Amino acid sequence: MALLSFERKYRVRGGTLIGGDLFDFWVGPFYVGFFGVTAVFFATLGTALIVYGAAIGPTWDIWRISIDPPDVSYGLRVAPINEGGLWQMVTACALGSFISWALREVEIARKLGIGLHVPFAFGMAIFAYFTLEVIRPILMGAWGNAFPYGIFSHLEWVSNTGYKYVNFHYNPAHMVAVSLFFTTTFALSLHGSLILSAANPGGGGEVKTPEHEDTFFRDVMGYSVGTLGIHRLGLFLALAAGFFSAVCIVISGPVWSQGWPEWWNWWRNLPIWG
Ligand code: 07D
Ligand code: 07D
Ligand code: U10
Repeated sequence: MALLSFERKYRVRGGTLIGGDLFDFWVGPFYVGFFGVTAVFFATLGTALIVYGAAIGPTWDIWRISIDPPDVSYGLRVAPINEGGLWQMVTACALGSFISWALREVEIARKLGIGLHVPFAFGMAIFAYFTLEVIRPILMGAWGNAFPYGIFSHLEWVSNTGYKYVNFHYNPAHMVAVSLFFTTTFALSLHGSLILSAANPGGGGEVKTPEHEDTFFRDVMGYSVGTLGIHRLGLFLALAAGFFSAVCIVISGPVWSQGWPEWWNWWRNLPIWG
């Protein structure tokens, strides 16, 4: 179907989750919808709060601007604006806009009659963020355990949190997550290169078929996962990477508060080593 006639068929009312026909329209290329309005609202408000925080803060240096969570002494209470209250409001706006964005994806997918895989996948990123900023701080009893909003300051948080557990590389869930991230890039490089090699063989060569793609991997390693399968595998690897990341941080503190190298003592103490 040509893109223009497709647009006429698809750009019709319906499929919204909330609000019926209200906001059920497009602005230029963008679908708006109820959740487009809430996404723009929360993102604008959150960004304005960060700019306000920068204005009252010590620096306009883009790398060093930081909106910090309240001190741990505030526990899980609401803090005054310039002592972490701003961070709390920015966090609420961030969650409001991320969730709005995911629901806007759901509405667009429903209009198109396609699956909900994309919003589901984005949901995993939101889950990792929610784990870092809400679940773990609540389990540890203070918002002060969350990461700050700043380019360098959030890196400081990752490094400090890592060293608090002596050597974060010994965290078994971190190992699984890291391996899954590496596997995801490996899978994408195999897939991207395979598709280009068949669809764009170079030298004016004829475009090849999925049979060629299947055969390449059968001949290399005896098995091809298939053209649909590689997309399932890619999505699985990426979602599992995000999931195990959330696991690796939520167990650091709430479940295990010593250094991660110590966790391995159960293995060293197995009687089989003598
Ligand atoms: C390419 C899609 C586009 C998105 C981009 C990010 C902002 C922030 C805000 C000045 C792949 C847009 C950035 C809107 C500007 C202010 C206040 C996605 C693509 C281009 N990090 N992180 C970065 C975020 C965490 C870590 C870069 C966000 C955790 C490390 C960018 C979050 C931990 C390194 C950034 C978040 C962590 C980075 C590039 C939220 C563990 C780097 C990101 C909301 C996950 C790298 C200076 C990128 C860097 C980097 C954004 C969370 C670790 C600023 C929005 C707390 C170790 N992070 N990050 O390309 O260069 O993502 O940092 O959770 O080395 Mg981070
Ligand atoms: C949280 C991002 C969510 C983003 C959302 C969208 C906008 C809009 C708009 C562009 C989860 C935001 C959108 C703002 C932008 C426009 C228009 C993604 C999130 C919702 N580590 N480590 C991880 C590695 C070490 C430590 C994860 C590697 C050291 C801690 C991953 C190495 C120590 C934490 C990972 C390494 C240490 C992590 C991150 C190597 C430090 C975490 C991925 C090679 C001394 C974090 C849930 C992730 C985590 C995490 C990889 C080293 C500490 C598996 C490869 C040893 C404290 N590390 N790490 O989670 O699990 O993405 O967070 O050395 O908290 Mg690590
Ligand atoms: C894939 C694929 C595939 C393809 C593909 C892709 C995966 C095989 C067929 C896609 C991949 C690519 C294109 C590759 C590149 C992508 C990446 C590297 C990923 C990273 C992406 C980026 C960095 C780009 C990010 C950009 C974004 C997210 C766009 C930003 C846009 C907005 C913020 C606007 C959003 C619009 C909304 C919410 C609705 C409409 C709103 C407006 C137009 C604004 C006006 C507002 C209103 C009308 C509402 C009123 C607002 C109110 C009331 C609030 C006001 C509040 C105040 C406080 C003032 O597999 O196939 O190809 O291509």
